[in-house]
Amino acid sequence: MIIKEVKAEKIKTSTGKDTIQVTINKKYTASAPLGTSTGKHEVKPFPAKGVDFCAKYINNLKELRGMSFENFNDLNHVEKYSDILNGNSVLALQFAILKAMSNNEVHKFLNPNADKMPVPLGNVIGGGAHFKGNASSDFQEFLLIPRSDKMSDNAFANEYVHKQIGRMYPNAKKTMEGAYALNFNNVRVLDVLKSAIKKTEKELGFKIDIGIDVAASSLFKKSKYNYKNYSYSLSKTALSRKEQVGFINKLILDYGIEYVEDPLQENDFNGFKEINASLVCGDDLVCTNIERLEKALGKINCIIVKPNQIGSLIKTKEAIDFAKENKIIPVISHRSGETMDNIISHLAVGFEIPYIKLGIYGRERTAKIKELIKIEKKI
Ligand code: 2PG
Ligand code: MG
Repeated sequence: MIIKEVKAEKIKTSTGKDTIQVTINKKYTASAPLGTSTGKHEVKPFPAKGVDFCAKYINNLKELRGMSFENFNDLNHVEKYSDILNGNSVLALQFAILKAMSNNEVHKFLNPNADKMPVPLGNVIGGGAHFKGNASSDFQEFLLIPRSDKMSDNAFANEYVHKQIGRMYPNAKKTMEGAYALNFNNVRVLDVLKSAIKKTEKELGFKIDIGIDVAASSLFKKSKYNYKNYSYSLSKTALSRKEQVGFINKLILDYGIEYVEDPLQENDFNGFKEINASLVCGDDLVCTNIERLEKALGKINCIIVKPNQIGSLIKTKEAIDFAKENKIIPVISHRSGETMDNIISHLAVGFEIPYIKLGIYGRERTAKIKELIKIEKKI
């Protein structure tokens, strides 16, 4: 594939922030998302000069025109621009090049034999930093992990529970990711979720597990985990590290929670080791960074993969491979500020990633789910 034309432009994410979109050879368009509860160890998405500067820079970059790309590792050729453009522009460029190399069949291009679909972790109730104002749960995300063998059934189950919650609380507002914000303590949310899941399991005939993204760094101030809606004992609002570990482990036991993401703040590697869930996942802890992942070995067994945390598709792939070699389960994930780009659905299948974390509601989320269902029909 030879680049003949590149067009970069500024677009808005679902959270109304500026990001970049790149189109190669008039036909292959890609963009990079933005987080809200971002980890301290993520690369910066844009330089101080902003998105307009990056778009102009790419549009004036003569050396790109005529460049040839044949395989995944050729994406290396554009990594040098990250010194000037930072993470998101390089990533949008790499996404667009990958789409162009594969004629929009990214999953097949990455792995012609890929035949497994990821399980969609569906964000159904949420709050924390993903909801403006105080009327929400403290935990950022309550996730559904549906256990049918079919991706389309799992997507249906997620939607089914989401609709049920919507009917139960018709006045509930939604978080940035389209989950319902309920002004309940975490224990009450889990009670609500449990009953909705029970009903759905009965009707659909397969199991649905529960996951949570505590996003604990956003609760962590002055060496304590601060809750507005702490549960079990309502008088308590600030937990020590030890109390936080105890609280999370009690929830895991009481509610059979299978998956726990960021239960402790982003530098407490050892704390993660004390969490008893089957899947203990590092998001802000690792930031898709292979050096941090190395430090986390033996402390977690699952990582979130977000390409724009590291600002390079090559490094993202390295982190996924390293995780797999070390029996750490990768979960590829959207960001709270999403675009209509659906490439992560292709990356999940092509890189054989067992889980994909997505919202259930909103056009930017359903674009990715629809793409997964389309891929499932083909393979
Ligand atoms: C997270 C993500 C996505 P953000 O914390 O896992 O759900 O949120 O994109 O705001 O970092
Ligand atoms: Mg997270």
